[in-house]
Amino acid sequence: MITKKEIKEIHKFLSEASNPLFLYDDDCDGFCAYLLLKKHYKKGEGMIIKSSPKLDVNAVYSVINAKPDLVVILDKPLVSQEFIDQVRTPIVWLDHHPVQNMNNVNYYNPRKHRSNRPTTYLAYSVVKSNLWIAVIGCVFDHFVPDFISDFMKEYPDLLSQSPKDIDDIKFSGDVGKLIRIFSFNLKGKITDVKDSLKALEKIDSPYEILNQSSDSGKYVYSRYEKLNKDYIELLNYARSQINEDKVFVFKYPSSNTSFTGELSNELIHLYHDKIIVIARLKDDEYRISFRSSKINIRKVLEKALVGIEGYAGGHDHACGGAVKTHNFDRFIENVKNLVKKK
Ligand SMILES: [Mn+2]
Repeated sequence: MITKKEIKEIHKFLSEASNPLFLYDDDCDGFCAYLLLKKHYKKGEGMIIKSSPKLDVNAVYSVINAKPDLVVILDKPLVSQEFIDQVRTPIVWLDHHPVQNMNNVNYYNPRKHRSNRPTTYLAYSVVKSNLWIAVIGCVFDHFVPDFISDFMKEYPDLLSQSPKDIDDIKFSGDVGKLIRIFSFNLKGKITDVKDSLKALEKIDSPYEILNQSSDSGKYVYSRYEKLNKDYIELLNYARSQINEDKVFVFKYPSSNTSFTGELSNELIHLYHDKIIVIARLKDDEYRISFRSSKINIRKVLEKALVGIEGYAGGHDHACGGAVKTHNFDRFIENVKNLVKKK
């Protein structure tokens, strides 16, 4: 984890700033980290950054336009040196991806101390408020925080006592549902996403959403319901295609909202013994999510990509990547052959 001294430094930056600008990754971890800081310090503006994984000079203009006296970057794995140099404002960068070495930035990463707790966890360590948002961000990023027991005491109806494992939290009960509500509200047309973000910032309790007891809660819930209908349809269709093969490949067109991450997580949860490959067509390539429970899929992909136009990377059991359409079938054959040998 980051040290007490580092936590104090981050707090000092945020207390002294009068107009911080928060640039956060467009997933649930980045967003929850932002919400925690914004709700606690009650100042500044947020800007969702969709360019993944790198924050680069394209964002400089809108940053300077917002006239911040502090820029806070959340959960972005990479930031270009040009961006840092051109912004000309003190920068605080909180992240938990592989450690970067850039100049003129106040960089906080738990990996420097051999831990990779989510960015939401770091933000919560600084503010210690809005526990429910901290739990959503951490569990989304596949991490069960030590404060889950406090959460169970405060919200006994939202989480069954002593969950077996992370999947138990993610795929059953209201915490899993809240994670999906947050995630789906960050998807879709940017104008809709902006309305969702505004609404989520106004919400003070998970019950406002779950019971739809405020206008903001109602709005957020209704956007979730709309997208969840599409998601469930896609999930059911994918499940109808499951066969005997060890490697399950599911392709879908770019006209649909991207559910690649959610779909691959839920399918590996349902079909433990398979390798799950979810591919969404985008221009002339497939954007792909890979999941496995036993086999080290990262190593398999390294070999399967030899001679293929594409890339992949990530963790031992969860990877992301892209492969050109004309190479896709050959690439899948490679994966199947490599897995057969295991
Ligand atoms: Mn993260």
